[in-house]
Amino acid sequence: MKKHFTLTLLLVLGLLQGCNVAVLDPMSETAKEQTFLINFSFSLMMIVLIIVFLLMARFVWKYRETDKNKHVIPKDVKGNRKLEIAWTILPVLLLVVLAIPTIAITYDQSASSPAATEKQAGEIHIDVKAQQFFWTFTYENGKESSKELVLPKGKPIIFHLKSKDVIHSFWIPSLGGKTDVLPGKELVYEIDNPKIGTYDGKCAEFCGVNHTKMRFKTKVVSVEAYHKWLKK
Ligand SMILES: [Cu+2]
Repeated sequence: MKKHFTLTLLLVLGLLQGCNVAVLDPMSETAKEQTFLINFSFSLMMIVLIIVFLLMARFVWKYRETDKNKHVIPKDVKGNRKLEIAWTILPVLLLVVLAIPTIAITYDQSASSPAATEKQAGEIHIDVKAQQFFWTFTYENGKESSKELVLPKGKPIIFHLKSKDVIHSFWIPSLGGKTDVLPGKELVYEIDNPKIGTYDGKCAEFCGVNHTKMRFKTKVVSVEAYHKWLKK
């Protein structure tokens, strides 16, 4: 028994290695909103789970077999209207509560939202081109980089994502969720208000044998340092 437990624990830990904890430590406004959604839906789920498990434990104990009730046959009950109504309405209410922030944030962050498509002052626009097996980042003054992506802190960064060949996926876990990069169609993705730091970025869609080589470093620096770097 003990051996099985240790083996299972090792297996679970091994599987968890693939998880990216950076997602739960958001370093931009965009990532913060996304983490809020994860935490919010997880909390709602846990509330339901805990109530169900407590009730189950209570019923298992309450209706257990004792010497007294050993030969009693329970009364056959044909439904309970109040209960039926309650457990139909409650899940609907929970879904509504879950849907409101989810829809609001998803639409606000979506590639087709007006915030993402209309150019506004103060925004930084960067072209991101994916191809097997590297990225090309093109900045507003025409400068290009590949292994590192440099961003100014505190600004809305608008990425214009394009692929030269197959489907890739642009992902900087600390700064925001993944977005597909498609051949033949430009997608727009915004990362708002990143904090200073260096973050891992990668391709999150298996795109061929050297897929794992599509890693890059994202450096978020001060606005002055960013302009200095651009001129270099
Ligand atoms: Cu790729």
